[in-house]
Amino acid sequence: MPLPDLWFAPSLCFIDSQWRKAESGDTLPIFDPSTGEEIGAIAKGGAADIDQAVNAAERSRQGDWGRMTAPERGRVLARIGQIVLERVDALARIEATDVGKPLKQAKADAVALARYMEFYAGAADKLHGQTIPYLDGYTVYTLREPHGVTGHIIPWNYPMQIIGRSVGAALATGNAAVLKPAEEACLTALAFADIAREAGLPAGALNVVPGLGEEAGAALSSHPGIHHISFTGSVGVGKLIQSTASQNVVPVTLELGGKSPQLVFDDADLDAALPFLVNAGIQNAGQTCSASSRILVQRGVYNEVMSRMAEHYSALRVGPAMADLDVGPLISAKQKKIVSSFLEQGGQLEMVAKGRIMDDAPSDGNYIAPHLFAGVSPDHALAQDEIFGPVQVVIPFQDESDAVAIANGTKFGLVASVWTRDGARQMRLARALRSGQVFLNNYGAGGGVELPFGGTGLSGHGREKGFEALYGFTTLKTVAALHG
Ligand code: TXE
Repeated sequence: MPLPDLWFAPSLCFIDSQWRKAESGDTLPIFDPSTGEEIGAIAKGGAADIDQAVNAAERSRQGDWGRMTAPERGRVLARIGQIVLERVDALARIEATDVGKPLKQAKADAVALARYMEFYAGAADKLHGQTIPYLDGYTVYTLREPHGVTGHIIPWNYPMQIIGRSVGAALATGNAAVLKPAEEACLTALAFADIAREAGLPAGALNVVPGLGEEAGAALSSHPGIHHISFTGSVGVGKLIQSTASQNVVPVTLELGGKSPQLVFDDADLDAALPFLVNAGIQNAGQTCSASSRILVQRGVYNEVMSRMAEHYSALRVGPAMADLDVGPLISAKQKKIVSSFLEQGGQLEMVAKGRIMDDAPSDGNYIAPHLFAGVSPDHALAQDEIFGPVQVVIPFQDESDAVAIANGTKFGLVASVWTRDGARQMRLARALRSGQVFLNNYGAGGGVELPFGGTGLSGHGREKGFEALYGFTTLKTVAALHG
C-alpha cells in the first residue's frame, strides 16, 4: 500500500519545532510490512542531530516551556489529545501502512494516545510534594521537579501508545523531551510532533530524531545533556543503555518485554478465559511486550483448554493490515527470521493448531501463521525466551505451588494472570507471582492508561503509565527552613 497523504514531512527531523534534514543529508528507506514494498524514506539522524535536539530541549526548559505553570502544561496536553482524536483515522492508516498493524488495532492505539494526553493533561497540576513535621523552629517540605531533558528511545510495536505513556508523562511534569523512534516505525512519532506544535507546545519541548539505534539511539543515551532516559526495547539494548547512562549517572526506566503466563486452574470459568488466553498471545501478531506467550493449565482442565484453544487458533486469519483480519504481518523480514528460528526449535514439539495465512496475502509480506504448541516443558527455549511473534506454548501443572514455580521460573516478570473462582487463591497468587502486574480473571484489564506498568528481573525497572509515572519523571527536592 502506498502511504496515505501526510500533513508532515516524513524524511525530516523535527527539532526546535522546525523540520530539518539530517545533518548528513542521508535517509533510510521504509517498507510496508504487508507487501514488502518500499514506501518512502525517513531521515537518518545521527549524533549532530541529537546534539541539536538536546540543545533545543535545554533552551525550551529554561525558556517558554519551563516557565509554563502546571495547569498551562495540562491545557497544552489536552489540546494535543483533542487533535489526536480528530485525526484517529488518519493516524491509524499511517500506522497500519508503516507497521502492518490491522487497522482496528492501529485505531485503538491512536485512541489510546489521545487517552494518555487526556490523563496526563489532568494529572499535570495534581502532583505535589509534602510538608514534613520536624524539629521545633523548622518548616520542611518537598518539591517535585522535572529532571530536565528526557530521552525517549522507543520500539516499533506500539509507537503511539509508548509515545503517549512516556512523552506524555515527561511533558506533564515539565521536562523537555527528545524522542528517537524505531527506524522501522517513525511516521506516527513525526505526526505526533506536528500535532503537538499545532496544539501550542512551545518550540524545543518535544524533538523527534529518526535514525538507527546504534547511531541516533546511542548518541541520545550517551549525551551529557540528557537527565533521564526512558527505553522500551530488547534486553540487550536495555543493558547497553543502562550501562551508558551510568557513565553520566542518569536514571533510566527500562521496559524490556517478558514471557508472561496465564494460570488456568481446574475451577476457572473457561468461557470467560478462552478469548483472553488466545488474544493475549496473538494481538499485534504477538509483538507485544506484555504478550501472554505461556499458558499454564491444571491437569483437570488441560484437555478441554487445549481443544478449545486449538479451535480458536484454527479460525485465526492472517493477512494485510488494511484487510483488518485477526493477525497482520510482522514488522520486518528480520523479525520474521527471528520468529521462524523459534518455530524451527519447536520442530520436535507437538504443534496443536495453526492459524491460516490468506491466499491473497502478498508473498513478500512478513507473514507468520500463529502457532500453538502443547505439553511444553517449562525449561524449553519456547517457554523461556521472548519470541515476539504469534506463538504460544501450553504447559500442564499439578497444583498451586507447581504453578507458581513454573510461572516464576523465567528471568522475566512483566505480566501474569490467574483464572480461578477461589478468592483466597487469587489473593495468595497476586502476592506470590513475580510480576509487575497481576490480573485476576482477566488479562490486561483493557490496557487502561491509568494502570502503572513495568517489570522486574529482565523485564526491566521503573514504572510508566498512570499517576505513578509522574514520580519517575521527576526528582524530589527537600527544603528545610529554620525560622525560629
Ligand atoms: O529491538 P531494539 P529490535 C524485543 C523482541 C524483539 C527484539 C529485537 O524480543 O524480537 O527485542 O527487536 C533502539 N543504543 N523487543 O531489534 O534493537 C532502536 O533503534 C540506543 C521487545 O527492534 O532493542 C529502537 O528505537 N538505542 C520490546 C529501540 O532501541 C538503540 C519492543 C528498540 O530496538 C541501540 C521491541 C543502541 N545501541 C523489541 N540499538 C518491548 N519491550 O516491547 C537499538 N536501539
